[in-house]
Amino acid sequence: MPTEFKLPALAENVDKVTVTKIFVSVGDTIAKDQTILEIETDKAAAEVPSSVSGTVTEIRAKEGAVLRVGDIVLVVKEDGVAKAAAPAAIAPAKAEPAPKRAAAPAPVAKVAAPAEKPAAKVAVAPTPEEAEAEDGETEQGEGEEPRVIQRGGGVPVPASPSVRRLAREIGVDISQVPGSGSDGRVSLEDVKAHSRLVNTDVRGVTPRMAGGTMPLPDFTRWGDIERLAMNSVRRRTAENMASAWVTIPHVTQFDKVDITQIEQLRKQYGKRTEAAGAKLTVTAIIVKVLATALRKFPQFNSSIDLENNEIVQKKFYNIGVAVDTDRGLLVPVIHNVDQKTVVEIAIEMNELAERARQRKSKLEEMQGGTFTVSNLGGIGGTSFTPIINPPEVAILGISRAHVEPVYVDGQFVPRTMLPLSLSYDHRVIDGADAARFARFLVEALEQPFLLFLEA
Ligand code: CAO
Repeated sequence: MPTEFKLPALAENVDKVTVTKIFVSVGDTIAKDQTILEIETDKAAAEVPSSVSGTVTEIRAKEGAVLRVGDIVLVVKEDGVAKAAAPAAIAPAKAEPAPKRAAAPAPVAKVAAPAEKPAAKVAVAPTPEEAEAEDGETEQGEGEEPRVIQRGGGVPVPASPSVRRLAREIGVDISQVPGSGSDGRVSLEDVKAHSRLVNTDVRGVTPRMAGGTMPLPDFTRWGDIERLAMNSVRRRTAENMASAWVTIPHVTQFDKVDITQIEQLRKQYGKRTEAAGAKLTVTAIIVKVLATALRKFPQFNSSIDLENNEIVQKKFYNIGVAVDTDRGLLVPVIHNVDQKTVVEIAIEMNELAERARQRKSKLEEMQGGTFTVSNLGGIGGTSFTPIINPPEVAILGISRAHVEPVYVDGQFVPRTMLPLSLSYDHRVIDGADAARFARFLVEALEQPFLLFLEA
């Protein structure tokens, strides 16, 4: 009997993914838990294991195509069927159950392909109209039991199917919408109001407009060109960066920290931490110092809720670390850095960066960040102005450390100086606080004893 394998719910708030690789072919015999797909969302790449076993008779998924939770990936002639989908490489027990949807191949659109693949078709994310057409036939009925989406801390978000559908269609994360009904129930009006709020900045400029809709000239008038399809990481980075740049009034505070002593300690204790399985880097040390800085300056660990005129201060300290990958910029998150040692942070950061580069990130490790660090110093540069990663309100950029003459006690001495660039949301953070925050980082790195006093 044929058995369908449908895309399982992979994580909270992830209802569609792009298929980047299919590892099986028609005629293959597959086993339960065998990796059959590689997918990516805007924040992560992950492998999807099968929950069925048997001989593959049909593959509905296509490389490059968008799949939604519940879409049929492939069909097998069963040798044995698993009882339940249980993705191993990707977690979340908290994930939403898969919506009931009819089997429909993901929409495919033709776009200009790179020269070496002239005939290739590359799938792109459906337009809102396509998504509506898809969803229209297969959405849950009004009479059905509403699906429950969880807010942070496992609190369910009550909303009817039509409200959730609207939120999905207009790209609103329903778990972020404050519900005006009894018990926080989210209404259609709540979703629309939230959408207006997040999509419009003070000048009425929408993030989509900021993404750049200016028509391009015909570049071939001046020479050869090549058109490359954007992968989903690049596309979402483009959208998110444009949106953050337009909606957040950024200011960047620059400072320099003397890490001469830290560098000596790094050398002194490097072997010891390597034996524990980690390379002790300046990034790991700064992440740890940030835990204390964020506790001392809670406005840097907050989000802005304009609709309710509130600042949301988080009591957990989760630091995202920007990682340079061949797919683009990814930001895995080290959770609860205040509860971890520098060595534990260094080990975890190595593992997270490695998994991000190998496209094996777990979706939950890309979520929940409260502050981001971006270290470009391994590559070079004297300073830069990092863009805030919403809904966070600040980001720390680190540039290349270098030895320079510093005037100490009446004479110039060579010191290793590390440039810091702190970009902050000026709606929530005042310039004086940013200067104090940066100064605290500098002093704590120059005199680590301060951390004992403050932590
Ligand atoms: N100044 C001088 N040297 C630095 C440095 C700095 N600020 N930061 C790192 N280095 C050195 C390290 O000491 C290491 O040297 P050794 O091998 O001699 O010890 C080397 O550069 C490589 O470090 P690393 O990259 O392995 O380790 P890390 O912990 O410092 O950084 C990570 C980890 C993930 C942040 C980094 O690998 C990375 O991906 N950086 C790019 C981040 C990025 O793309 N940001 C842009 C975001 S905005 O577009």
